Amino acid sequence: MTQACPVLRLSPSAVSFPPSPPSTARQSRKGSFDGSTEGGLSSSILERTTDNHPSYPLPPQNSSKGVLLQDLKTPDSHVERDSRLIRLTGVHPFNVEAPLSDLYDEGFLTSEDLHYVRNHGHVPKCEDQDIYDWTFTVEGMVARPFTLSLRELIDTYEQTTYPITLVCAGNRRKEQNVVRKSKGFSWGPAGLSTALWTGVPIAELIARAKPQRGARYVCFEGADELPNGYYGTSVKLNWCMDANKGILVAHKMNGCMLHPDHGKPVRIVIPGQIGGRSVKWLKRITVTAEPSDNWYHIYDNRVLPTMVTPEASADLPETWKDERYAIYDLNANSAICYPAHDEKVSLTTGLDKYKVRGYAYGGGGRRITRMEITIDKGKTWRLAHINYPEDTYRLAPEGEMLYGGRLDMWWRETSFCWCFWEVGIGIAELEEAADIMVRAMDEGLIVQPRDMYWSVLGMMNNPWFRVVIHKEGHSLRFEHPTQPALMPGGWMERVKKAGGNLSNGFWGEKISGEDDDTVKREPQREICMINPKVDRLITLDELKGHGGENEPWFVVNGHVYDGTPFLEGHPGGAASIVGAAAQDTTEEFGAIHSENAKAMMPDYHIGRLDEAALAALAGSAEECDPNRAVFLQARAWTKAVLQEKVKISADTKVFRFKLDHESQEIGLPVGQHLMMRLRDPATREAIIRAYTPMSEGTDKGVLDVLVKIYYDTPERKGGKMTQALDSIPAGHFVDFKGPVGKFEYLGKGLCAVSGKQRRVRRFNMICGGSGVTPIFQVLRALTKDHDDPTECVVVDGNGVEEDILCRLQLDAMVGSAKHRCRLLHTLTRPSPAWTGRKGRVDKALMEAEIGPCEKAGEDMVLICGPEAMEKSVHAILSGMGWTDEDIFLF
Ligand SMILES: Nc1nc2c(c(=O)[nH]1)N[C@H]1C(S)=C(S)[C@@H](COP(=O)(O)O)O[C@H]1N2
Ligand SMILES: [Mo]
Repeated sequence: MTQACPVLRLSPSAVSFPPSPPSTARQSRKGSFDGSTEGGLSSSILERTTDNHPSYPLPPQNSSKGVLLQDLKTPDSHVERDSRLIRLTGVHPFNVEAPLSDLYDEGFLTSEDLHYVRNHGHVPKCEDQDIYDWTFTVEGMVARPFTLSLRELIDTYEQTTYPITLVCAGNRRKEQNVVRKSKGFSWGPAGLSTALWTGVPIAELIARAKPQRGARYVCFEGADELPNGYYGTSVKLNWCMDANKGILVAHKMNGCMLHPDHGKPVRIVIPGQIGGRSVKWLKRITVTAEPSDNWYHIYDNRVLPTMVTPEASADLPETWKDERYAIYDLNANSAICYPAHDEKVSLTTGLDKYKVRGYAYGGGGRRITRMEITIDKGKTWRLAHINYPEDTYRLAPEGEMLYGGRLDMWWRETSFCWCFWEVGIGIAELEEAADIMVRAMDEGLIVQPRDMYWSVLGMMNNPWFRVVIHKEGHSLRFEHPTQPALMPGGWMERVKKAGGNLSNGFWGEKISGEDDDTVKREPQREICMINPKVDRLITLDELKGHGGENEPWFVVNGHVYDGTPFLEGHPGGAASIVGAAAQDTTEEFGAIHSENAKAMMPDYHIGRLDEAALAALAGSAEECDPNRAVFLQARAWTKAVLQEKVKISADTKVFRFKLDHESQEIGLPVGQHLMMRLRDPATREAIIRAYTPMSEGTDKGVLDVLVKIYYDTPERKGGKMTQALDSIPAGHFVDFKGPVGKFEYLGKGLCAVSGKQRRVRRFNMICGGSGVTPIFQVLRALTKDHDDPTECVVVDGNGVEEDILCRLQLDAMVGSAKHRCRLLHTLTRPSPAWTGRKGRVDKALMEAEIGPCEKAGEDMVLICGPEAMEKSVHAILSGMGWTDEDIFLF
């Protein structure tokens, strides 16, 4: 029966084994391919037997885990995790890999603690006592659909156990991202893990349901509801029915019930294919005639042709749907684990060889049949010894049970797991060499390519793995291609920064004997934001000293900029620069700014951060105290959970967010805005926009934001932000930051524009559509205070009557201050019943309602609406004598 994972588990099988084997060699049977290794290394492969049983590896122990502080405020606050895991997508969702050395050191099997995790969203909750009652269905094109509980799955079917290496299709993607940013986050080379999986072959369940003629695919769906629906994908029906493929409906990993991150209580596990097909938290198995139409099946886990750019990919639905580009089998791949990144080897120890070691895997059950290594850039190669721990399980005696499942391996010809290779290389040779590169070949004689095949999702990256050797005094220092996530380091970034073209077929190095000019330069795709003449190194302390309104400095891509000269000119107001002071704002900057804005950056560039400062910033995702009195923070993103969406017109909704606690104040001055940040669930790209909420800035506990959703239509693409926001289910959070904006209404006619105070006798406010929101804020402040003498007229232009947003509230506000406020609606497409004004906000209307500027500096016009409207209104006003001093465009 399934059991929870005890922290110090005793070996459940009769086989005794060292509990935490320090190296793979010790726990593995001799490999079947004995490559000609140098230095007699094959002698380190021991054959161990106990009680006449051939030994096979058992999993390393788990440590005791708890819920980590960072997870507390996320929807995953029920999940216990190991703090060694490297988070690749910020705090949430949880996408992690272990440090490469730790992963390798654990040996053939990876513990639950260090197993990589790829979660597209939150982890569905299933309490321990409920796991047996969890059900999933087998349905679709079958004669006998049925629903199965986990209890029935365990009680009525024979269980099997065997080792499987899961690999995310994004493994090694950071290398692609350094060459050119793909639409995916940066996995290092540890996006893979191996475990003993226990469950029922899926063929048995599908056979019971009796597929009908025409059925060709099997779709899987999980319980995790994501912005684009539940996670789901499909594989071929044929594969499911083929015992050789080994597809399991699994409920135990390494002998324990599934950890929440790995699909508790039940999931699909597909050996030899990318991890993305192994659906976790399984709810539905559907037999179909066509591949899955799930969003994640179409827009994830594909290798599109290399010329499809991130920009172009947004408009190519047919390309995405082309099943030929979907990934199923893994490709041959390998990495060097030792020497590790930054490892130093002394030249004076007297040792004459260094044992270069690493992992390799093939796909589709194909064995890695050779592993080659070069230290002269591929001119000559030597063979490494390969060690296949997986084969030891094939030798288990007939009937051997492991974790309640039959150890079902002896007859299999397939290779479902990673293998390990090693080769001794003379230290003197390494001293002479510039780099070490490795490549694997599989039994289909497919060999890893020298050159990268870049593609828009950055998947299946498998060029030769290259470690650079640096000679430093009396030692050698080794440098891997990259470090995972945003961690700096690796030769790829270094070479690129130095102007090398990583795609020149020579790892970005100058090709000897060739003229510089003959080397094809990488086309300049990114705007240069640095001043090449600036070479100042800036420390963390110096940066921290510029964290206030005085001389705010900020960091983009590791470079430091002084925002002081631009405080007044910045379109977002000084607050947006001050808010970023002393912080790394790389992501936000990229998300918000145009190419023009980027081109201005060299003028403000003053230096770059030193290594220590870079490292410090990389690790400091600022945490906010959830007990704080004010929700919005100018300098840090804070989270609020979406509570509900209330539809108020055909395309407009109020999104209600719950703040950290009931007495927490929003903290937004009248007339200012807040920033909302969402992430594209598949690409993890940040989308950031400014909104003015409906709530008053002094409201507590909840925050209402009115958003007009720009849906995609056949003619044009809709809004990225608004559609993404609309697709977020209740219970998910959104990031906020603020306030931002140049205008603030202080009350009783006093306002501040870019920090300069002025008194206003009358506000002329012109808005259209959802542009009403900042106007709404000012109007509310000015009508609510009965002692406020300020006059105002609001002109609200819309298409049809139903488009008028917040009409009742606007009427009520103006109604309470009739003697000094007026509200006019005008419609361009009125129904016959409309008795109000008709037509656009044009010259006639403005001359009648606003009139020429009588006393410059006394009255003000505030405008907020669609860009075309803002422009035309601005032009008309200029013609009427209004100067920009008295016009404010939100
Ligand atoms: N329901 C569900 N299943 C899922 C995913 C997910 O986000 N939701 N991620 C997939 C991807 S892309 C991978 S690589 C594997 C990762 O499995 P692991 O987290 O157990 O290592 O799960 C797959 N199954
Ligand atoms: Mo994945």
